[in-house]
Amino acid sequence: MRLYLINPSNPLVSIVNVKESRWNRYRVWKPLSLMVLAGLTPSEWEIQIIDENLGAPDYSAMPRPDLVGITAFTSQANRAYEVAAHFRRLGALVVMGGIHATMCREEAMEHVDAVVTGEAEGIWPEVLEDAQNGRLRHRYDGGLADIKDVPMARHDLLNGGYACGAIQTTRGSAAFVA
Ligand code: B12
Repeated sequence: MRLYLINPSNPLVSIVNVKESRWNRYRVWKPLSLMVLAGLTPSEWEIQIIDENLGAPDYSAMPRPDLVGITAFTSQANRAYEVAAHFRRLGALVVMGGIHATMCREEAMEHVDAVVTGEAEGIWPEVLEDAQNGRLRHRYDGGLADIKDVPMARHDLLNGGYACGAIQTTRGSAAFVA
């Protein structure tokens, strides 16, 4: 089973525009959410993390995945929907999560096969199993994760090109309004 985890290009921070603004070199952050998702993914999945902020690949030249997981801040949402549309046309299932999908769930649900709100730790293995067994639901909620359930982020799946590293030291929310 082939899984693409995609960080859509952010119009403000692409490293492709580094010649226009050298600060972009320091604005592109590792896609920690996708590295965590990869850490939660069983080994039977062949995972590729694609960070479009380092340059968007030619998806049509790549093998068709079985499942695509897309993350997005709000600034990335429009591109996320474009990417989702491309892979859905190919017949791949598309799941979207992250802050934008969590805050604008109904909107995101119009563009993808499944939306995951909240944090992925408690729900991602179930999403994968449902996708594998042809029973993916339109909506999942991961709620809040305990830091002890957060796996090691898969730094090994990234290519170089980042100026900064990324680590997690804590999780939580002082005020969470559902
Ligand atoms: C660390 C952080 C930063 C860092 C690193 C940013 C980065 N690009 O990685 C810094 C300080 C650089 C930063 C800057 C900015 N940030 Co900031 N940042 C955060 C913070 C505190 C944590 C994000 C994080 O890495 N969490 C750890 C990872 C593992 O968790 P996660 O990304 O949420 O992913 C989990 C779930 O969302 C879910 N998930 C995510 N994606 C997917 C995908 C799928 C398929 C599934 C199933 C699940 C899933 O599962 C993951 C694991 O549980 C959040 C607030 C918060 N508490 O969440 C704000 C936050 C993300 N930032 C925000 C903003 C606005 C910005 C800036 C635009 C601010 C500015 N005006 O400059 C910039 C953007 C810079 C950039 N180049 O991206 C907003 C985004 C709001 C929005 N609607 O888009 C947030 C939510 C803060 C807020 N409440 O306003 N930020």
